[in-house]
Amino acid sequence: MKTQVAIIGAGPSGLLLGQLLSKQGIDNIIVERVSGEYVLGRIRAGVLEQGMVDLLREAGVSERMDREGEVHTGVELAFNDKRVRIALDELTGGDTVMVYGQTEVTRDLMEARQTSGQTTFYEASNVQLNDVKTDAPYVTFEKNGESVRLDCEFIAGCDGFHGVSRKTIPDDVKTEHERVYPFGWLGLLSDTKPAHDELIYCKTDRGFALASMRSATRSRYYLQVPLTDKIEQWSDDAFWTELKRRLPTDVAASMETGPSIEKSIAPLRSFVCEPMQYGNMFLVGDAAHIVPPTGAKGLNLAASDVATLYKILTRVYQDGDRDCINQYSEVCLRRVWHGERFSWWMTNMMHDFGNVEVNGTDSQTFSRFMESELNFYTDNEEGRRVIAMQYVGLPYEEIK
Ligand code: RFL
Ligand code: PHB
Repeated sequence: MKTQVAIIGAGPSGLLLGQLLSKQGIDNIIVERVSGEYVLGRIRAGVLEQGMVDLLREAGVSERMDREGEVHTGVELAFNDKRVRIALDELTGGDTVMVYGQTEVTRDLMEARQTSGQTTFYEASNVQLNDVKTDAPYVTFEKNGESVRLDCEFIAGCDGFHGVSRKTIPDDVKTEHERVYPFGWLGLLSDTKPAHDELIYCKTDRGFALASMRSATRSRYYLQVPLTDKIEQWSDDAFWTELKRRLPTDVAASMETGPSIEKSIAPLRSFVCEPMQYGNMFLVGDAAHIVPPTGAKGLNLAASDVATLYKILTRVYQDGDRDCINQYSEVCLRRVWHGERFSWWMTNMMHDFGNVEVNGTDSQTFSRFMESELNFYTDNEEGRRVIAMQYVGLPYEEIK
């Protein structure tokens, strides 16, 4: 079997890249380890930057998002009995974010792919990338007990943090930067009216909490929990009780509760693999970098990688310009590091690090530094603007 671009992984990165390439007449095949149903069952991101919204429109998959997604012009930070609204649009000259779940983005992309008729292999096992350094790379995998060989010109590794693509870059070529945080996020999804009409990020003595949403009738909440906590320990009642303790009093008092639809614990990590390309193989999204979710940047960074790779491959196939290929990693990493820094900073400011030493600083001193940081940035308009500019997302870089 033959294609121009083999895409490993049918998460949002792989599907969006496939859709954009198909629109330019570039043939692609996606190989995914699990089923489509399983991919849709993973509840993740909820906040889309303008850049990603525009890219989804360009890909022709924005119809439902434009109808059902909610444009948010602000987010709140709550701490020390204070609530500070970051007026995203006013502070940035009109930029906003879109609240529309990753599950829905993925569903829209899956439907568009079905319509376009491009091939996707779900439930492919033993996926391997071969000869990625040559002009004739190929992917091998097993499907329904049969071995398949997929010859291609380029491979896009869109297979997430635990995928195989990153492993094809030899250890002496790549550097992996990592920070693992001493806590996780326990998330709960429920068909209840959101506690507030905007997102509230709450720093409290009991730990961090986030009130988010998917629609006017569906809420998404998170609690900072110790990494040792198991999901079985958290009944819905226990979750709601703890959430009410961490949300601002008036919000907690009027909050609607109900049975959970999904509940899961995610560890928090900052991770970057450099470089993001090796020969004719490109890493895209979570395969190359992970951010803690506090800045709502993971999916958005994946989208900006997709935008860069799509522009490069379009130029390769339409203009025959192969020189632009080498820019991929450099262009992506500049934006990735900004997203990493912002997510790390927000995580440090908003979470309780307990008694763990942080960055060589004892926990109490670190906590004072972060309190001061939070007050400093929220007390004046310039500080709030710095937060707003990064929350709505930095502009995409053009390729040369
Ligand atoms: P994904 O979504 O992990 O998809 C990778 C796909 O590759 C498949 N795969 C393989 N396929 C073939 N062969 C193999 N060997 C394979 N190994 C794996 C997997 O099955 C999967 O289908 O990566 P992708 O596409 O790069 O997308 C990245 C996003 O999913 C991620 O960055 C975001 O969800 C992060 N994130 C958030 N991002 C935001 O921009 N805004 C948010 O508000 C936000 N909130 C979040 C988040 C992530 C969270 N969790 C659970 C980590 C909230 C949470 C709780
Ligand atoms: C979400 O709604 O899932 C969400 C929103 C904002 C974040 C992280 C997750 O920072």
